[in-house]
Amino acid sequence: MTRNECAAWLRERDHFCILTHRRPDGDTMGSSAALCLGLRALGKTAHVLENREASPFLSACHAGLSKEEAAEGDTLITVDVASPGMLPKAFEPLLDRCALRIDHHGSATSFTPVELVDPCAAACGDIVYDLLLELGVTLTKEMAWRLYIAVSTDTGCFRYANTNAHCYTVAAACAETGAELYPITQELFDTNTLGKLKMQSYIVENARFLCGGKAAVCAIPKAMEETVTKDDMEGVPGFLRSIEGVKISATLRQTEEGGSKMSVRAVPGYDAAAVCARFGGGGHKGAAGASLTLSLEDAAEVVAEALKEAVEGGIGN
Ligand SMILES: [Mn+2]
Repeated sequence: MTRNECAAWLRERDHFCILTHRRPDGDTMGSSAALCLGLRALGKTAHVLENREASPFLSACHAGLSKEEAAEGDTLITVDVASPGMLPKAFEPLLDRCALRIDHHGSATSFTPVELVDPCAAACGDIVYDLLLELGVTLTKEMAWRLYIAVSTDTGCFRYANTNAHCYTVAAACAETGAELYPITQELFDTNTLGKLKMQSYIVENARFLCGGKAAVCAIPKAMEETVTKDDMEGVPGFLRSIEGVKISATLRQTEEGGSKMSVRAVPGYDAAAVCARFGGGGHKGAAGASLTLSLEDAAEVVAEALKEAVEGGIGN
């Protein structure tokens, strides 16, 4: 669907319940909340479905908007969910009832009858902003700070390669409302916990550099991860990529089931999604992930090989 068709689709319906993805980030939380507020501004009944995995800071996006269960006749919308596997476990029973998917992931598995997907959008926040315009909704402060969280999160505070003119337009519109944006920037991009710095120090000491430093792999054992909080792990995959000279990086962690999961980050010219696709995963060119059934040590070996191939001109660039 185009944004225009999607706006018409929303106008024709009511009783919306909006679903976010597992391990929720600022984009899924902020854009779902802004959409919910926009629909309410049109006189519709709208809620977001409570996502218990959200951090306290991001949970604030959903304050006053969430409900614990979807009702029988609700129109279910997913935001920032690229595939059924990205839904939180608690939402899985609702999969067949999802009616509309709003998303910006390049590689995705469709699971709804209709969808508004724009891989050129840096964040779902950009798409929701356009939808609100189409719907004739006036942006309020309450919508604005949530949209700003969405767009700033997925652009790394307007630093990543996906940042485009539209992102700045959204940010400017958010600022125009008078919403306080600096506290968001400070919390999300200018604050380090000691746990996060400790994790970065572990990565500096233990990363393996390949192809003359263009690729890097770091496996983080569970024992190390257990010394920090879940929030301390935010942004950790991006940290390895940010080391000078690194074009593509993979950060591996152990799963509860004894397997591993990897987060790949890449600069333009390298394709994180292509590397992850080899392991059944996906995502964006700049950021992607996959799960492996291998132990951490074995996974680190195979992934290192895949990165080498990607850099040396195989797939992935
Ligand atoms: Mn997103």
